[in-house]
This record gives sequence, structure tokens and C-alpha cells, in this order.
Amino acid sequence: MMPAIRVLAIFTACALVTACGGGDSGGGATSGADPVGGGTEPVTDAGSDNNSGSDVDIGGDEPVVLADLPSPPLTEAPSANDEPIALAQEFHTITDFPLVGEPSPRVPVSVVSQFSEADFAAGLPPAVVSVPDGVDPALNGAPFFEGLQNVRVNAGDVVEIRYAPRDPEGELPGQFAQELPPGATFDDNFDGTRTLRWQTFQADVGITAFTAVAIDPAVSSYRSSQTLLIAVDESVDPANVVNATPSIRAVDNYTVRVGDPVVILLDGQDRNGTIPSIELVNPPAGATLTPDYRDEGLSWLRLVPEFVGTLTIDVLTRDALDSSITGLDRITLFVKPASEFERSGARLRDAAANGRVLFGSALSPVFYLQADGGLYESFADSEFALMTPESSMKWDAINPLPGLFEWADMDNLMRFAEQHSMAVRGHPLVWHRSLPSWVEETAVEDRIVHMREFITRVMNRYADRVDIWDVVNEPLNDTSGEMRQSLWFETLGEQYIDIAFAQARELDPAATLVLNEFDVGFAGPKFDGLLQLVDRLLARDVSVDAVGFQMHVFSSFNQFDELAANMAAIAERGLDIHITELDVALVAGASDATQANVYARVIETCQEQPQCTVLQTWGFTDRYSFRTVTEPLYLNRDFATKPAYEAMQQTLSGN
Ligand code: 9MR
Repeated sequence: MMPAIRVLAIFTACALVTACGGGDSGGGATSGADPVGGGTEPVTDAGSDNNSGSDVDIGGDEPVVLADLPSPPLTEAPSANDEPIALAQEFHTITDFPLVGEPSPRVPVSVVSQFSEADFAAGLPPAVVSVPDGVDPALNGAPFFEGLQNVRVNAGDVVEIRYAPRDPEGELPGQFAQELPPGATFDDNFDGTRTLRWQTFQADVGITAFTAVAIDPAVSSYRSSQTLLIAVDESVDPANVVNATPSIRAVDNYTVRVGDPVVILLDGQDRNGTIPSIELVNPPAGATLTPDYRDEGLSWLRLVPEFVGTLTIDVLTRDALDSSITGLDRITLFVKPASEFERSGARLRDAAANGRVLFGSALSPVFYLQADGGLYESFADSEFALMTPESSMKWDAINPLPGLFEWADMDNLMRFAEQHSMAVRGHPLVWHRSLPSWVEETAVEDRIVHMREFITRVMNRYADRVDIWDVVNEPLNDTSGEMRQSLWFETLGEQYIDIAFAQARELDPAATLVLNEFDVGFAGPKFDGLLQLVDRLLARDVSVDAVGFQMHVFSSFNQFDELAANMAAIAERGLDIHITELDVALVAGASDATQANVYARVIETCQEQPQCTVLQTWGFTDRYSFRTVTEPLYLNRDFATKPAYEAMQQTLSGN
């Protein structure tokens, strides 16, 4: 059971309002402040006076005091309606424990059309000109498009609009298109003009905006963005609307292991907005095709390949309006014998444990909904003693709308960790990214309470299964080491960090609480800024136990001495070091051996520092990496080991 929840009372108010004066030298500013314990007031708008950022005085060394969160809460708490339901086997690849899915039906996230008929009637929107420093528009006029106006058509018509960029100085500007309407092209006429060509369908009815950008011939960063509105009306005679051939959304080729269940999501598409039916032309023995339980446009193909070799499955889509119109798509699976995926030597987690380091990886959301989920699971369950949800615990994943909680993905990863005896790192409780838009739109004076409500809800559900929490992620600017002017910083200056840690500590007294940051594995202003922040937090008794070094590095990385020195500086302050997100992007021309060496030496550096207690990679296969094009991980896209795997094994084993 979690202890009862108390909220931030009033932060040390004097320190947080400009009226109290600035000067943060030595912390006198808050000493006379009157922390209100047990108060009921949420954060007042005093916080909003502190938006200015770096001149905010966060005050002295007073620990924050938490008081009760507001009742009723600012947004509706999770309820029984959010509870996941059992997920049938037809929809996933896991065989050794039951999975859950979101309850049906899905609550739609409302999509508000950006442009209305009134906007259309108002005429062509004005161009948006970006004038770089050093350009005087009086001397160099902005480029523009000649002769454009908003366009109205009927569904079924082909839109053709010629874009002729012009420049007041007479030279010909360049141009490019921002996102095109579905199926449209922006064709080069080889005379400086381009033509937008768009075959409209019934599904396109409404107002679509299209933006082209003209580039000044003299200064390429001097640009005009011109949006044009295209109103597509209902067709006078629906029979005039072309009926396009349906298809399924493209499916990648996958390598799978013989005998593992495979699932493939088939997403029927038709440009006119109807949903085609799906048939398998040559279904493999035992294959099932099951409509998704939440979205009628989706079907799940599930099969267990029995033979090694290349398996092709042809999928026929049949038009919803005219059954004689069909599309054909092919899915290819490379089915390999189990022996291809066997690995000699110690498993990474066991090798690491000998050297007292906890070894693990981030796990992709819903890996069990991918064709190669079986291979993914078997590698993860044998190699890792610790797992972090790569994205399933982020705010936008769990709480996309106020009062709506989607727990299923995170519940499944927790269950996976439990099943395979892995420790769990919760990630991240407070971050400026991966926020649902409703959080970004909250009033600054309410935001700390929203933050605390989120922390509370996540920790109440998972704290008894989580050992380590990344409480605050990336509080510093990308390179400078100054505080990031994030929407969290905007509330109370850096005291949001104190509050987040106090809240996390209260809810999970025994957990390891971490401040996680990137680009701190080498010397420079960012690491200096981190150390200063850590010192300020420790001076205020903030309950931080460890610093996470993310370590998204490149194969050219060679500052191992600096990494060791940085770790030592954190260790001297009594904190542990966790390598939290290690991956090594290949730079052009670099070999796998160079990459392997970086993995080995980062691991070695951690092993040499007694307080480096956790080593974690950010995924393990190049197929599911956020840096996939740079092949930063130690299995390739087909789950074959790369030299980095053996190098890690050897280094972790101390060989
Ligand atoms: O790898 C993650 C990627 O799949 C997500 O799209 C992205 C946004 O949520 O986050 C990535 O993970 C980040 C991590 O949570 C924090 N440190 C930086 C990681 C890479 O951006």
C-alpha cells in the first residue's frame, strides 16, 4: 500500500515571487519564508510571475513541503472504466502469460479542423515571411507567389494549381512544398514553377490547407510560406467519383523464428474513405484472420510458421462499393531455424551481475504486436535483469486526454518483467517531451498540481513493482548546461524538480530516484551545469539517489577519461551513476568493430567506478531503435548479433 498522498503546499513563496527580490547568493532569500504545510491551496499564480527563466531565484536550502493535492483533483482520476481487459491470443505473440488490451470502445481524440468556411471566404491567408538577421526587407524584398487564390472543387475532381514564385529583385526563387494532401504530387515544370496535382475523393470533403515555401534567391534562409485553402465539396453525382483500387498499408519484411507465433496487422485502405474487406489468397496452415476488437478497419493475421524458408502471403482487398475492384499485396516472412539465434557465452545480465552491475535495456512499446515479437521476447527475457519502458509510461501514452488512462501497454510490460524476473525502471515521471497537448495547454499556475497528479497516478499503480524511477528527465538545455526553459521550469523555476522528487519519495520511500540527462558523458558546459544543479539539489536535501548518464553516443566517441572523471565527480557527492540509454550510432564509414569498441569501453568505465551500478542500453535491435538508420545497437534488424554483442559479453565478464 502506498502512503496517503499529500500535496505541495505553498512552495517557499517569497523565493518564488519577484517582489521578494532576486539575488540567489547563499540562499538568504527563502530563509524568512513561511512554508505552509498541510494547506489546501494549490500553487497560486505567484508561480506565473517567474516565467523569466534564468533570473528566477529559487531561493535557499529549504526543502519543499508537500500538502494535500486538491480534492476533487484537477483532472478526473483513473477509474474502473480505464481498466484494461483480457486480450485474445489472436492479437499478439506472447504465449507464456496473459496480456491485456484497452477496453473497448476507444474514446476518440477529437480532431478539430483547423480551417472553416469563414476562413475560406476570407481569401488567401497572408504569407508568413521569415526574415533572417542581417536582411533588410527594404533593400531585399521577400519572395512571394504570383496569382494564387483559394480553390473550390467537388469530390472526384483533380485539383491542379500552378505555383510561380517571384522575387522583387527579379531573380527566380526556389520553392518546396510542406506536407502534401493525401496522394497529391508537386510536379516540377522545369521553368521555376511547380504544379500541385491532387485527385480528390469522397473522403477528402472539407477544407484542406496546402503550404508552399518560396526561397529568396540571395539569402536561402529568407523565406515566404504561403498557405492556400482547397475546399472539397460533396460530389454532385457520387458516380462521378473515381473508385480507387484498395490496398493494405505496406507491411515490412520480417525475419522470424520457426515455431514462434507471428502476428501482422492488416490495415485496409481506400482513398475514398471506405473500408475494403480483406481475404488471404494462400493462407498458411492454421492462420487466423481476426478483425481488431476496437477498430473495424484493422484485421490481425496470426500464424505459427512450421517450416524454415521464405513464406509469402498474398492479401486481397475488395472494394466496399464495387466488389469487382480488388487490390493485391504481398507479405514476406523469412522463417529461420532456432539454431540461427542461439548464442554462446554468458548472457549479458549474468556476466554483468558478476561485476555487481545491474544490466538491462529499454523495451519497445507493444513489441508483442509485431511479427517478430517472439524473437524480441526471447532475447529480452534471457539477456536482461532490468527493463525500462521506452515509451509506454510517458504521459502522452498513459493519459492522452484529461480523465482518460490507457494502462494496457504498461501493464503488459510490467507483467513481462515479472514473468522473467526483471527489475523495472520507471521512466520518465517528469519530462518536457511526450506530453499530451492538453498538458501543454494548462495554465502555468495549475501545472505543478497536474505534474503531481500524474506522478501520483503512475506511482500508485506501479510503485510496488518499480525499483528505480527516472523522476526528472533532461532538465538542462541541450548544450549549455543552463536550466531548460521548459513548461515545468516556467512554473516555479527549478523548484519543480524538488517537488517532483519529494512527491516520488513520499510515494515510494525505498526506490532509487534518478535525475536523468543526456550529453553529460564528456567534459564541457553541460556537465558543469549538471554538477551545479546536483549541488543545489543536495544543498536543499532533494531526495536524489543517482544521476542517469543517457549516453546516446556515436562510434567516434573517445572521451572515456572525461566520462570516468564525470562519474567520479558524481560519486564524490555520494550519488550512484546509472548508464541509462546507451547506444552507439555508426558515423559514416565506421565499422562494426569501432562501434563494438565504444560499447566495451563505456562498460569498462562503468565497471571501474564502484558507484556505477546500472548499465542499460536503449533497445537492442536496430529494427526497433529511435536511431534506426544509424544502426546503433548490438543486434541487426534481423536479430543477428553484431560484434558489439560479443564485445559487451566479454567486457561484462571481465575478459
Ligand atoms: O526512444 C524513444 C522514442 O521511441 C520516442 O519516440 C521518444 C519520444 O517519446 O523518446 C525516445 O526516448 C527518449 C527517452 O525517453 C529520453 N531520452 C532520450 C530518448 C531518445 O529521444
